[in-house]
Amino acid sequence: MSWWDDVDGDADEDEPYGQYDESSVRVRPNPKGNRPRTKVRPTYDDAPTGWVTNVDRGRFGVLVSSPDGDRLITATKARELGKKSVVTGDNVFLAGDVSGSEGSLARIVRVAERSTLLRRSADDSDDVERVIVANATQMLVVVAAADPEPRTRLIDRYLVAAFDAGLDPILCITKTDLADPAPFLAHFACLDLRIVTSRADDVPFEAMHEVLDGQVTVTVGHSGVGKSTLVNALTGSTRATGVVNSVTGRGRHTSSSSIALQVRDGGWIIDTPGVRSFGLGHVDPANVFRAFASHAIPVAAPVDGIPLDQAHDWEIVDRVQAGELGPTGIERLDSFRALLTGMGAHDPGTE
Ligand SMILES: Nc1nc2c(ncn2[C@@H]2O[C@H](COP(=O)(O)OP(=O)(O)OP(=O)(O)O)[C@@H](O)[C@H]2O)c(=O)[nH]1
Ligand SMILES: [Mg+2]
Repeated sequence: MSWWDDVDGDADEDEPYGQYDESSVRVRPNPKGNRPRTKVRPTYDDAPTGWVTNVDRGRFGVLVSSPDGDRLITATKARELGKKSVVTGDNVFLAGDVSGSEGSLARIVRVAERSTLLRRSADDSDDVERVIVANATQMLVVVAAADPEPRTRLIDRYLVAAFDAGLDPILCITKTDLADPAPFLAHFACLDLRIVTSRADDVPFEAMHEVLDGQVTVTVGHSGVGKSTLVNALTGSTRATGVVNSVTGRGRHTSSSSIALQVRDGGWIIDTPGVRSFGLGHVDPANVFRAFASHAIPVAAPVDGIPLDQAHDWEIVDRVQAGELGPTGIERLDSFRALLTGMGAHDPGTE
C-alpha cells in the first residue's frame, strides 16, 4: 500500500488522498525510504490508569491504585493530546515511568470520558469555556455569612452552573461566628437544598461527613469565603489561607490551583481558587429550569400527566409563577431568568 492510499478505505475527509488515484499524483519517492507518520494512534486500552488530583503549571498529580496501595505520581501531558484539556478529577491513561519514584515522570496519553463537567466562561456572552473540574458528583457552594458579604445573585450563578453540569448543589455558609446566616438563607427557602453552616472554630464534622462521605465534592465560592480553611479542617491538609481586605471586603485569591484531597471521614473534596467571575455563556437553559424545578416543585408532581423531566420550560415557569413555590420561588425564578436572558438565551416566560 502506498502512503497516499486511503488507509481505512472510507474516503475520509481527513485522508484526502483517498479521493485520488495514482495518475493524479506526482510521485516523489521517499528518498530515505522510511515510512511516513501515520495518524493511526495506539488506543492505550491496556495502559495503567489514574485519577488526576491536581494540576500545577503543566504538571499533574495523578493517583494510581495498585494492590500494594495507592501512590501519587507526577505526569505531563503527552504531545499527542494536543490542546485537549486535562483537569482535576479526570480519569487518565498513562505511559512512561509510572513508578512514582523520586524524579520520575509519566505521560498522560488519553483522557477517559467524563461523567460530569463543571465549566465556566469568562463572561456571560462568551461561549469559550474553561473546564474547572471533571467527574465530581456534587458541588459545595461556599459563602460567608459576612466578610465578604453574601450575595444571592452569585449563589444563583453557582446553582445554574451546578444544575447545568448535573451536579447536586449543597449550600455551605461559613463564618457564622460573624453574622446570623438566617436572613440570607431565607432567600433560598423555596429550594430543597441541603444546607450546612460552619465556623472555623467549630467545624460541624458530623454534618459534613453526612454530606461528603462516598462523594467527590467540588467547592466553589468567592475568594476569602473560607474554602481552604474548611478543606484543611476536613482533610488535615495545610493549604495556605489568606486574609480578607478590610476595606474592599475582598479575598486575596490565595489558592491558585485546584486540588482533590481525601476527607478524613470519607470522600474526596476539591478545593478550587476563588474566581472573579463565573460566566454562564455555555449553559443550556433547559437543563437549568428542569433541575430548578426538580429541586423545588414539591415532590416534582406531574401536572396533567406530564412528568417533570418531559415538561417544557414554560410549564415549569408557569407553575412557579402561579405561586407553587411561594414568594421566594418567584424571586429565584426571576433571578435565574435574568441570568439566562443576560446570556442571550430564550426566555420561556415570554413565549
Ligand atoms: N471569623 C472567621 N474567619 C474565617 C472563617 N473561615 C475562614 N476564615 C478566614 O477567612 C480568610 C480567608 O479564608 P481562606 O480559607 O483563605 O478563603 P478561600 O475561600 O480559600 O480563599 P481563596 O483561596 O482566595 O479563594 C482567612 O483569614 C480565614 O482565617 C470562619 O469560620 N470565621
Ligand atoms: Mg483558598
